[in-house]
Amino acid sequence: RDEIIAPGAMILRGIGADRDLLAGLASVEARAPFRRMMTPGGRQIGVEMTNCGMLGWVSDRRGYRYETHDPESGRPWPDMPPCFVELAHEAALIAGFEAFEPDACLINRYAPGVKMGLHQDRDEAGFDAPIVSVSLGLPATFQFGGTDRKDPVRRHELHHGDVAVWGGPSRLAWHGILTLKPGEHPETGRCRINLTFRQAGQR
Ligand code: MD5
Ligand code: FE
Repeated sequence: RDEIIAPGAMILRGIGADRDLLAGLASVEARAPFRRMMTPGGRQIGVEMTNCGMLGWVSDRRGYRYETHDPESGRPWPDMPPCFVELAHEAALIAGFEAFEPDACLINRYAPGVKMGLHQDRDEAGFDAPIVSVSLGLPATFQFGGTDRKDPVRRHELHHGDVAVWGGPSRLAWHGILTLKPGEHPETGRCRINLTFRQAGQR
């Protein structure tokens, strides 16, 4: 049931289930709680976010960027739990990307009614490495287009434990998450969690 959705982009079904990722998340959350960030335009982002690893993605009135420290606490972002790093490596390898060494893990939490509009991930220092994304909890519909804003978009369902890897010609593809539907998942409750691993800093 694994799918190649575009050149360089794959969905690996279920490989992130049953791995203690939620225990890892609990330890991250204890040091760096989920929060809603502000866009440079002054609106609150609907998705709640936190980070672990050397670098964390932040947004505020000054823009989007990666920071070594959590602006809420002034402390470094928590380390990536070992089970996070293992899964990111494994998924990248299966998709054909060797030596994936993520320095950033953005953690997104979606409540019902929350979406993430179509965008490209381009705040990283380089685009050679792939991105690995793990879906946990409630299912969501993911939209995936091309590298041009106007390219047609296809939809894919992402379920608990699904891992997407996209790099190479798909690294700058437009993508987003449709409004989350209400529901309850035995592992996460009434939300969807997404772990997004990136090589964000200078190599
Ligand atoms: C998420 N996060 O689920 C989304 C989607 C982000 C972000 O986009 O920048 O934090 S990860 C999206 C994804 C899933 C499967 C395949 C691809 C992207 N892709 O091939 O582009 O919170
Ligand atoms: Fe993205």
